[in-house]
Amino acid sequence: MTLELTRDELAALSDGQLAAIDAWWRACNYLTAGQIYLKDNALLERPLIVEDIKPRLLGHWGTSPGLSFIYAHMSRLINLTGQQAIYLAGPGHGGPALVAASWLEGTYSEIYPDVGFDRTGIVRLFRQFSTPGGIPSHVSVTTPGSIHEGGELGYVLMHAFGSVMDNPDLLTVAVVGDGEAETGPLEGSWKGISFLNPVRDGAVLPILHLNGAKIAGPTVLGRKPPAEVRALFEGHGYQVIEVEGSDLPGMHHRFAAALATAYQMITEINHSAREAGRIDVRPRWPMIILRSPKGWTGPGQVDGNQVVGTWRSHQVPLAGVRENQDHLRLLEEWMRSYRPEELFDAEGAPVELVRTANPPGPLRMSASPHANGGLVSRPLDLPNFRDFAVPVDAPGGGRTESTRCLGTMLAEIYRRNPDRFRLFSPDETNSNRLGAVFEVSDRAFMERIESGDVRISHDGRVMEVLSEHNCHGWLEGYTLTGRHGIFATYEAFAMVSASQTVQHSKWLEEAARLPWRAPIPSFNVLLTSTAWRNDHNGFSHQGPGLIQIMLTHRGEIARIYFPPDANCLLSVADHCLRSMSYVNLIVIDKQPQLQWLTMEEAAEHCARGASVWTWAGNDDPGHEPDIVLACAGDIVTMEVVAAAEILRERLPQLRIRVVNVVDLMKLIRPKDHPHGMGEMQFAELFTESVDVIFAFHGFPGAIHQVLHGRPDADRFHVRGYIEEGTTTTPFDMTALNQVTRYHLVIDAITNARRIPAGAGDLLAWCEQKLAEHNAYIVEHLEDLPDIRDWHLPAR
Ligand SMILES: Cc1ncc(C[n+]2csc(CCOP(=O)(O)OP(=O)(O)O)c2C)c(N)n1
Repeated sequence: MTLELTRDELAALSDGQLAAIDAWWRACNYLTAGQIYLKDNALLERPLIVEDIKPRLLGHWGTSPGLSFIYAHMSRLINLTGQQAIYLAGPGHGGPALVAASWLEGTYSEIYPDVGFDRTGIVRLFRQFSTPGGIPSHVSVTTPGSIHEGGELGYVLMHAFGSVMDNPDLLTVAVVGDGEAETGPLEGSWKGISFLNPVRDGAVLPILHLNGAKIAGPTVLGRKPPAEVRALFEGHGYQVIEVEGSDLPGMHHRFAAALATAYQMITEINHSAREAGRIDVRPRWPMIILRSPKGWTGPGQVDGNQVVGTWRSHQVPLAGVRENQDHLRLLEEWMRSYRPEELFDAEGAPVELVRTANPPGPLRMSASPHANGGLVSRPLDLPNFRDFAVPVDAPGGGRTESTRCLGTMLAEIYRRNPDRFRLFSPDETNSNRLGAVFEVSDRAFMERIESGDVRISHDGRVMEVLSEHNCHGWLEGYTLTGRHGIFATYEAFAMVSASQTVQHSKWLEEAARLPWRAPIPSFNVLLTSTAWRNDHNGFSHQGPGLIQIMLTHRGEIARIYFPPDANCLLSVADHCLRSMSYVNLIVIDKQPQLQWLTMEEAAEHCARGASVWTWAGNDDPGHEPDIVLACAGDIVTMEVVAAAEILRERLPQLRIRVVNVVDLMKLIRPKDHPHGMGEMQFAELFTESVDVIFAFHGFPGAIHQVLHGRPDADRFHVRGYIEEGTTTTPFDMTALNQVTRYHLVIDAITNARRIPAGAGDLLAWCEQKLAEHNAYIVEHLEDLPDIRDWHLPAR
């Protein structure tokens, strides 16, 4: 960052600057109102008539003038300092303000040439807003300069913090709505500064937009005594700068001064930290509280009710303009109050005075490459995943903690990519066996560090905060601005931030349809400490729901992997870390588990996504088996292999085939998902008519969903997690959910094409084994030794 001007010079708004800022802001407000209301007569070249008004009035006015006021002042700061900045609008429902800003900056027309810098362009700008075939009402993917839609409120600060991690030249301005500030995620996200190191990270400037109202009532912070509000943010560690009022030009002068003060603090923090190459105490970063009226500059009173400064201005302050001549007149007065004839030339382009307020080229916040992260992204320098292979002499012979092997690979990725890779975890890096990363980097922490602390330092880059929301949001901000990472979490608690996964998936889905949005690094989620091995934590820690949620997303972006062992995990992780613009779920437990495939076999298996494990079955190649045993997920894979082993031993005449699925999307028809396997490959694995017993990691319904439309899909009998669990033994988790080897053997026998002699005895034996298990664990408090220590006998 540069600070060639002093704070006082930055603060002093010259007459020329004031005129430009004010004209730009008026133009932005005019275009905002125009987007909400007009479909014609965009420059008010004649009196407004009902036919000029859109049939459906959609959009949010209330937050918009505040958003554009801040934007205008940020542009001036950029013009004076050359600072690279992006703008995140927490109240993203102020979409028309940000669309208008990017149009005024020229970026909109550069990206969408049909919305040009002229009268026709303005009409299109107005007509397209919140209308069919047009653009959404929020600061969404289509909005140039946006990395934050702000549709689901609560995530703006975490996106902002993620955007500046390992991005030292960037200043991210994050406008926080005072209603948004009531959400749990937002409240937790002020803590971002406890993890931001100015030596290598950029800066976030939070601006709390305290306009006092939400959709239909007051905000908590709006009604608190200002001293309490101030104390709250000082308690979070910020230096609070307050600006209040609605007087003009007074507010321009005061806000320019506030921004100058904040900027000076930021540059001083950065300068001293970077000069010294280290920092010993967490800086007190600035934040601004802006108290300005909701719906500022909009209609004051409507039908005898106060609108400006109240919740009534939240959406469309004059709702009856098509039916009510008085409303139509008020709308015209309101829009003419911005004096459009001074702001747009005869062709409809913004006049020179307005345009001088814009920063040049990529310094325009709407044109910042940081907000189109794929443009600045560099691929990861990845090691050869084969170098981390677990030796496997024979399938199912020995146990390894698979995620520990991944940890070793992640450590090497940290080593090779000190400026563009981070692991994000809610306090679980060690618990999830990924602790090898600490050989390369400590945990990031900017608060006081004590002598007994382990692997924690100001310059650490492993991100641990006990907030799935923050982990998720930081990684989103990090990848949206071009860097790479992985979010590792307990499977059940991925549901805490599931809504963020949904929102980010939506973002990626829409981005995939916009050629100007460069692909960004994928959002990788490692789901571990899974439902099947939370025997020590119990029912609250069991929940494979995120899998179900990802299945609802478009094939362009949704990927779900179930590596059954360490070598498969390494191969899958390598693939995911190379990929762009997907949401990749990788599901595998962290406890010691049997290993099945050599690295070469694993790489081939993962490349196929699903294959027959010939060594586990006994069917003849080229002939249909009597039954297929299929599996997706590590623990259920073990149960399937064990079931197949029982059948081979005790019912050798029964021809069984074992199929393992790593890439769940392979099961979907190719017309429904790009990974879907063709009919021939599907039949090669599952035949066209033989019954399949499918043991699945997640809810059984997921498999029925992905198999929709496959030949004779009714023949798939799925067992999976059925919401049973408690604090019990590992094997009992599978027993409670009826997916043990014994259940699978029973299913195989009852559904096989042929029922060989001896099947009845085997059924009885299975029932007896289950009863034995039930009795044994209650008596001995652990699993039967032959279950606990089971491995596949060498052949
Ligand atoms: C998580 C979430 N809950 C509810 C809503 C519905 N909603 C949209 S705007 C809004 C009020 C926002 O108030 P504030 O953050 O103060 O923004 P502003 O006043 O600037 O419009 C609400 C509740 C939402 N978008 N997201």
